[in-house]
Amino acid sequence: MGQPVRDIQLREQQHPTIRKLSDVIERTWQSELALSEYQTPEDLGYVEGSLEGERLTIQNYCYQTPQFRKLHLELARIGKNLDILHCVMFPRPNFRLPILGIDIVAGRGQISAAIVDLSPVSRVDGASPEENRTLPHPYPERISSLSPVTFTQPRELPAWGKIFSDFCLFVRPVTPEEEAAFLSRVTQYLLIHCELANAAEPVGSIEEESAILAGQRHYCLKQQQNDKTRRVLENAFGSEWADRYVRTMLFDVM
Ligand code: BLA
Repeated sequence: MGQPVRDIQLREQQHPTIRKLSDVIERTWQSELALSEYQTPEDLGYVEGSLEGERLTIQNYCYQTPQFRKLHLELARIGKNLDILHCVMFPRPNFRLPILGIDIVAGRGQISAAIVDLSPVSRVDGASPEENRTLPHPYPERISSLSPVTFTQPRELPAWGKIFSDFCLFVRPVTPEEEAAFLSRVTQYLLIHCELANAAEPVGSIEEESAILAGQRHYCLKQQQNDKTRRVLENAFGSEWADRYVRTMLFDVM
């Protein structure tokens, strides 16, 4: 899985926590999962645009596995000041698995938003996606048993953020220690998720698969409402392109 030289340069220029986390994600996927190629839409693997005169560079890495229809890691850089890491692991709809999502936004060397969650997509009894969803056993037990962490600047979720679980961590890390603590938490979530995904049995009924699909669709539609992501993309590439990118690359609905 060779990578073009230009994106190695992008990675090297990014905020150190983003660089470290992207290494952790790649390494964990390589060592814990059976990766195969994923066909990224031709023109969306590496993208360059210009945002208010500043260059916006986006590099996408995608894979699939027996349990995941799409593993997506995206690194983006706007000018010299804004670095973004975006990562989502979309399970196949015949597995009762949550969606792992990560987003880090760093401006001028300071991280303003760092979020990680294992988000539940449906209830086992097939209740509608609008109703409260809960993480399947043994996710809550495994996450609860991790050593507790505290951050001095927790952040409040926006209205569309009801999709996230009780275990969602959304903070502004303000010291190198807090950045390291966030990194360590994400690593723990990733490892738990890979382990439980590898042990998962496919669901037995079309009804349950439909409920999971509806839950994933609900998650994606809510994520598509994040105006902050959309605005950055619109400024650089125009609203039509931004809309297509959000709906086909970031949060595509099957
Ligand atoms: C916030 N996302 C943001 C912000 C920006 C982006 C600029 C505002 C930063 C801040 O409030 O400090 C931008 N994020 C991007 C862009 C991409 C991106 C351009 O991924 C990709 C090209 N977002 C996700 C995922 C989650 C997520 C997977 O992509 C969660 C699992 C969450 N991002 C998320 C949340 C906010 C955010 C909750 C805060 C939104 C708000 O406060 O309104």
